[in-house]
Amino acid sequence: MTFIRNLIFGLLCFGSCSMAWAAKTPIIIDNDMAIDDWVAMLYLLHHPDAQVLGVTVTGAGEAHCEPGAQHAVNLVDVTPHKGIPVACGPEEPMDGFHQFPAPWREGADTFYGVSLPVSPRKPEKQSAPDLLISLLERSEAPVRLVVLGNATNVALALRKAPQIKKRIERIHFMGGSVWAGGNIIVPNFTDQYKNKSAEWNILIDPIAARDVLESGVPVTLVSLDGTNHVKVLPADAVAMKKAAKSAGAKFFSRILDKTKWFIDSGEYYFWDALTAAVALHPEYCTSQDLPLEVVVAYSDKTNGVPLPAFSKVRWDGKERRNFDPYFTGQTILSDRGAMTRVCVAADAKTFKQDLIRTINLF
Ligand SMILES: [Ca+2]
Repeated sequence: MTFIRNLIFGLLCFGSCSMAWAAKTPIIIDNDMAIDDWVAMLYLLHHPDAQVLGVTVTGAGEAHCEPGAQHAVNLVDVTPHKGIPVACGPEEPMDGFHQFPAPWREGADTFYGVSLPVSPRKPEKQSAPDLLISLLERSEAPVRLVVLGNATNVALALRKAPQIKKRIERIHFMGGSVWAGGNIIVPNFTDQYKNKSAEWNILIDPIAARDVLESGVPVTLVSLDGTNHVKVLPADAVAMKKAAKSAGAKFFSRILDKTKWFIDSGEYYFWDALTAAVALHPEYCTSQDLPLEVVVAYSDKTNGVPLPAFSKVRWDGKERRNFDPYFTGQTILSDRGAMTRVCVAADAKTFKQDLIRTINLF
């Protein structure tokens, strides 16, 4: 089938366009629809080398399912990939009671008050793990999976249909920290948290993250060690706004206006956008192959805040349990760890130039 299609396409195009078509890389985006996911999505949805097959949204990350998945549809439909399927997944992590602070979730749920044209299209009725499975099984070429939130959808898909592993060329996962320290203790939001080395995506669902790292699928972990090199600077916002021509880039310019406080705080990095770019340009990162283990421990102790009203029974019918607040979610070097390619430094200048250029391509 692939041979016949390539032959027909080659005859029609006499070389040049068939080369361009053949060069496209199948990609699925799994994300949690927060500010950095939006620009990361725009990068892949506008990139001339990417064939994005679909978008899955986790309901356990920053956005809730209902607004998050519709926003994903709206965003997709202002890009060259208009019409690709979008689905949302479970609104609770596989175990534990971790979730993002409520004000952050509200910002993600509302696009910070910035509007996009509302697409007449709706998200798929099927759950995100099922969409992941069907997209992977239908793809003729191995897929690069770009995971920009807690990896709950991916882990559930891998457990339900382990045969899809051979359909995944590599998982590019934004998460973790080896030497950079964590990012979950944020003044005025999570001062009382006790874990100084965990990163948010892995903290939210450490079971899912551990599943991904131990899946046997090649993994590139774009950790805080790498993303600390790509802080969003006021000058980056000025350059992005000045260059904005596409509908998506203009949308993100308005987001940058609404979130100036975030840039000014010095706490905003291109975490997800770098991960998206590295899926197509691994040369943007300096990487090391390291044996990494995701720490998972249980305890009766908490961070001192009320636990969310998650279901008492977790995804597999067993009792939901509380994670230890000091260590769970850390990514540590370990003899028992899974060999993982870790982005430990990044070429910020080249990446940022490419990001601004690409989100404006058609
Ligand atoms: Ca994200």
